[in-house]
Amino acid sequence: MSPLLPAVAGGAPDRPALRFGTRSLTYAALRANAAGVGARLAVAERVAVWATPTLETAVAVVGALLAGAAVVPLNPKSGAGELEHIVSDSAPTLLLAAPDDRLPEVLGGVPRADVEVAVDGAAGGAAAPDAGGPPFPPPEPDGESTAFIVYTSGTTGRPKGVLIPRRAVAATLDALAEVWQWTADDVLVHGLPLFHVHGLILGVLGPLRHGGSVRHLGRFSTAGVARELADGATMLFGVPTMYHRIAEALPDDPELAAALRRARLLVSGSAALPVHDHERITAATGRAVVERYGMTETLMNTSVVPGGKPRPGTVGLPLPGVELRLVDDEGKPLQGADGPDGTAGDEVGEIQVRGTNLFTGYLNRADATADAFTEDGWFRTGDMAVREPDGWVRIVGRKATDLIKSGGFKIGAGEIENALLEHPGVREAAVTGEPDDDLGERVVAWVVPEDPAAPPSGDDLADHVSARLAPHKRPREVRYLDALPRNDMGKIMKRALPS
Ligand code: MCA
Ligand code: AMP
Repeated sequence: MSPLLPAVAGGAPDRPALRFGTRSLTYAALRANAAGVGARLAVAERVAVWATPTLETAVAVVGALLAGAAVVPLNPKSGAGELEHIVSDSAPTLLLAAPDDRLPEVLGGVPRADVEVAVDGAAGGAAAPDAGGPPFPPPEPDGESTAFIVYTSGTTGRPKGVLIPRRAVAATLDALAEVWQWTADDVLVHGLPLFHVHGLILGVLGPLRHGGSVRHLGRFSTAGVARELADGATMLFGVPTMYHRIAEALPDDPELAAALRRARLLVSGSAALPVHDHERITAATGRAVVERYGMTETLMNTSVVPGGKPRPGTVGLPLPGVELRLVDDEGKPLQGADGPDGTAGDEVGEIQVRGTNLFTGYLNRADATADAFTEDGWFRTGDMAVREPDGWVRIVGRKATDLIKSGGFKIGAGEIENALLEHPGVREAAVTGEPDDDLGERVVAWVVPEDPAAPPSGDDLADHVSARLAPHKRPREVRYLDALPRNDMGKIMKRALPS
């Protein structure tokens, strides 16, 4: 395979590559710092990265990838149980973190290496390469070798490690470059977390693969977006919650409107962008938001083609190199729905995809991997869609009611139910997702208290869940019941919960 990050391995040295707040690196400085990290690692080694939204994280990831290692990004807000599961499942040999990061005790068994970034262009301190060491970077590894192991929630059980090969990263970024005309002249701004595909692979590696630059906001704010777009950034990536907050702010913020008007591309993904938010942004700025649809397992599948007539509610056409079809309940392809000009009318089917963008399997979960694919290699996404007469895909729902998308994060109802059941005041618990203007869906907990006279408060239960799982999984609302509706087999009937 050709190099994953050609511009870093040897591109224009003085061009800006990364900026986090006021700290930035040119390509030459990024390469030197990344070499400092990479020189410590062996090809195919597995390294965890404490993925804060910082320059250190970006340098750690780039250094590891150049060295041919596989990266396991860790959400710094994960609970101890989640981290324990990830490190015991993925068995990293090293944990890369910034020197002043305080790591939880549960990670104590993984050797730590500090990533010291020298922003003036000198190589990193603690991890500086040996002058007499082997040439860096080593030859590009095989495209099938793992670049990332990203953990993702399912309907049941512990989160699964998605093995993302190098060729999938290259394929998805090149497909997006083609459809979005994404070039070295683009400057991307975003405030996405760096432990998921969206913020890390699209939002950091995307600009670096194409020789452009990224400015990370540290944390998302409409003011940060306005500032960077007014100051030369050309593209914005965000989840629908961020665009909702932009739509809310626009009426009182002419500077934000002017900045968005200047942008070359506004891209939304990770969940459906509500038509109302899309329309409000277009009305205030004259700009259409480009939606793209992807998944941790598949990276990017479809995108709206920029520049055409906006079609809110759709996620566009399959990307170059991606085959997409809709299938019925028996797995039979819907008539005429498997090509770019497929016409399925109003018939709803599950989206299945095939292509070089796909993952290779779930780590240590051959059973789940086998279930995820058909015999002829199509991946079952679990997303339900229709295709418009010209082949555009419109997502209408999800097969599993036990998967919640909140703020663009995927959350399994089961993991929250298990956490709630560990609370001494909870006898029974069920978790559902409900529509939410800001978050898309919010986590709602249905609880049968041990003592109906003194039920645990909503805040108490939110804190309890936040202490065990990442805070975005906490219930935003708790409803109390005397009993949960169950069928004859004793299974909770979530659809029968009072709304
Ligand atoms: C509040 N907080 C608490 C509690 N209550 N902490 C502990 N216990 C509590 N009880 C804290 C939170 O930790 C957080 O801290 C702050 O209060 C606000 O939290 P919250 O309301 O949850 O978040 P928010 O600020 O409203 O975040 C909205 C957001 C976020 C910024 C849009 O949801 C987000 O970053 N979403 C991005 C998701 C994403 O990247 N998904 C990609 C995966 P603090 O203020 O310190 O943070 S999907 C993907 O990759 C696929 C491939 C795709 O298609 O893209
Ligand atoms: P994750 O597993 O966290 O990567 O989330 C992937 C899921 O997010 C997909 O299976 C979809 O359900 C959802 N998703 C991502 N992008 C979009 C989009 N543009 N519109 C609707 N749903 C989306």
